[in-house]
Amino acid sequence: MNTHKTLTQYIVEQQRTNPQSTGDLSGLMNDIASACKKISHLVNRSGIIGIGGVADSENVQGEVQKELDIITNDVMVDHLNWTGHLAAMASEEIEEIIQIPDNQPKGKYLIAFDPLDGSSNIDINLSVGTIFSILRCPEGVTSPTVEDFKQKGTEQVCAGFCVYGPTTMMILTTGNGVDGFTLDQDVGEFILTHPKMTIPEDTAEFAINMSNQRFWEPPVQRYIDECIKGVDGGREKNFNMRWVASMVAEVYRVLTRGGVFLYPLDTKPTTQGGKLRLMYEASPMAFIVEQAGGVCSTGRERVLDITPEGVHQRVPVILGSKNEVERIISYHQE
Ligand code: AHM
Ligand code: MG
Repeated sequence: MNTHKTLTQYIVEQQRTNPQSTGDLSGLMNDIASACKKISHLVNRSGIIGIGGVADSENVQGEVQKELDIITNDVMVDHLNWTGHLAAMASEEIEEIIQIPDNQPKGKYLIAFDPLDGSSNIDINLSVGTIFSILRCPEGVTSPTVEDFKQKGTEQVCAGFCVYGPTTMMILTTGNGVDGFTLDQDVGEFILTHPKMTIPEDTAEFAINMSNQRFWEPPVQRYIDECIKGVDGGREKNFNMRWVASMVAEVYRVLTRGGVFLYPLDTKPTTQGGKLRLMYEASPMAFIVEQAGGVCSTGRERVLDITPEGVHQRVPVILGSKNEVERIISYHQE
């Protein structure tokens, strides 16, 4: 019989490797895991309990919210705002920084999260997920503001995402490699099933929303054109394409079998400057991808080196297998 390690055991073992640890980060990671289990359950039952529809509202970026966007945001807040590990939160669904209630203890960490990434896929029963990034709250700050969140991705203490697909999986890094856990729905525990995930350096698979082609810049036009032409266009191999429209599913695929994922800079009015949000999409995914041996860039700079201008800032994202992402970066430099 397989006796796998649980996430709880993994977190405690990691904590023991650092004698200075107070257990706060461990506690916070457990809180996030609890929230993700609840979200997994809700996503799974959304059709039955009637929460799979469109809400009568828009989020800060003017995008139509799904009922589950709002519900999962509340699940995250309700699981994280009382345990004493956080000083404040930022969410894709809420414009302002979410403060910890006055009657609850405050902790030393900040979190930025997208409670339900890929939510346009809910009603068609494709994978969606939760993405999070944990930062330290600056010393002495008791009521964090946007300024306190504006830290480079290199400052992240932990990043992860949960993907609610055929199985629910949690992918985590604390800067010491990337590990993947599968939710055992019967027992309610995440089990370490994918230790030390690594991204192959080479790939013959790309992911991009081709409907935006006319809005891309020349370097991306050139790269995708070459992939499509394959051996008939000068490349040494032919390429395959995927587009799930759920970043969590795309990054999970890249972590599993390699690949390159692009949401590049484009001139489309709604996504000018890139579509994906730096602090709770690009930056945590960049931390994970780099820890797994991949590369994550805007095409012009390393995503982890960007100093945020705001909590909801958008950036172009090109991530995945090292040799392909470096090729795309080189096209931007020419
Ligand atoms: P969301 O956070 O509102 O779900 O938007 C982010 C998602 C990503 O998961 C995905 O890569 C992208 O948007 C898909 O965009 P498009 O619909 O333009 O293909
Ligand atoms: Mg998202």
